[in-house]
Amino acid sequence: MKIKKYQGETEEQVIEMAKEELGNDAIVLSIKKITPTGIFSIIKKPYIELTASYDENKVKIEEKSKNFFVDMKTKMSSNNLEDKLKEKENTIEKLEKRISELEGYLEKAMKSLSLEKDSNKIKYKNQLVQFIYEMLISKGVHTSVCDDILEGIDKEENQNIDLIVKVVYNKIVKILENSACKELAVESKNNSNEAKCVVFLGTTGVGKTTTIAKLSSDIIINNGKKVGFITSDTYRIAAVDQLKTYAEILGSQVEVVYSAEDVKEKIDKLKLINDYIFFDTAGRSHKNQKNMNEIKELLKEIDNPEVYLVISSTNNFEDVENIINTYSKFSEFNIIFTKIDETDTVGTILNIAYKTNNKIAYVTVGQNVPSDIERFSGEKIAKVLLGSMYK
Ligand SMILES: Nc1nc2c(ncn2[C@@H]2O[C@H](COP(=O)(O)OP(=O)(O)O)[C@@H](O)[C@H]2O)c(=O)[nH]1
Ligand SMILES: [Mg+2]
Repeated sequence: MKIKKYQGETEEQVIEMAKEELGNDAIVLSIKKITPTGIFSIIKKPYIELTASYDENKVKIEEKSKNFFVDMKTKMSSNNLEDKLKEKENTIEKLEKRISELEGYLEKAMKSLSLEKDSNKIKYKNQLVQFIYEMLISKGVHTSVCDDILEGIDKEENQNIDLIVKVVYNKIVKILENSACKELAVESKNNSNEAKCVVFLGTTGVGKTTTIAKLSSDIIINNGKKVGFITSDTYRIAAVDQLKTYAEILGSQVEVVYSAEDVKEKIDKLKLINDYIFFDTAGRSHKNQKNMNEIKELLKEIDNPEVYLVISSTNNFEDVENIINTYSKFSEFNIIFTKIDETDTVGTILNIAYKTNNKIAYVTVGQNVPSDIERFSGEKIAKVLLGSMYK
């Protein structure tokens, strides 16, 4: 404990002084009125003296905490805090400005990019021609084919919609009709009264067997002819049964060949009792050389065959072009495009008509046997290319 003295004019004053400095825990030991004596009595008036004892440690802590609060108070109330707040506000303002600047740059960049893209897309001055161009592209027509069709009609003053559409339509029909092939000959037998052998080739699952069923139904039911079937599709489970089911309904005979050596014998079995022999084959990848050789060997065994390459119109143009090029190496053929009902890009058919010499014989338009097959019509495809439904 320590002792401290306070002097003042009144009792209240000294008590207050002691309380303020030493806190409430200090103990007042005495309060006395002091009257100076001697020389001090001239210069000093009587005064009150308070003697107090206090705990040194407590007083220090109180002072420290007092100081702490004083510090806080000064900090809180001082300009310091306001300055800092202002500083922060300024920083946020600056950041916001910067962000909006960047947004502006970004917007400009996006605009110029999309302008660039749009100007790349815009090929024709005449808006209608440009519209037709974009429609043909969306239907899978190759740009070079589009260019040829739309060449010369891109005159800005030529705004007659009917006229432009008519010109484009006629151009498309002309290309397609040049590639249309005549229907399967109804008078089929050759001089020696033997059946015509019609072979169906193509990649897997394109609809060869279904197409054979559709075509043979038409020939048998509508033309009163007789059709016998041969299949070399011994690879796919149930492929033979699939053909046998159709043959049974149509009252036709089915023969199965397991290798090229069987072919002649099976044809001999059917050629004198039928008008046609429809030859179904296994779906083969055009990329597999061994498979292609097998087909080649098979074809060699057939006299004067009429060959159809069955292609799904759902394939893209590049694939179709590759398939045609591969099969062209060992046979002539007409094309049957299947699954028109499943594609939005009949442009592939126009591309093929434009770029190859092969003829297109039929299109198939659904799974129903025998109804969903039609003779190839350039007009119908042209209408689809110009935005209507296939009908
Ligand atoms: N949507 C649609 N499906 C077809 C068409 N032609 C065939 N298919 C279907 O394609 C699938 C394969 O046919 P399939 O004749 O067995 O093909 P293959 O392996 O070439 O003999 C079957 O489900 C058929 O019903 C068509 O024109 N349109
Ligand atoms: Mg099949």
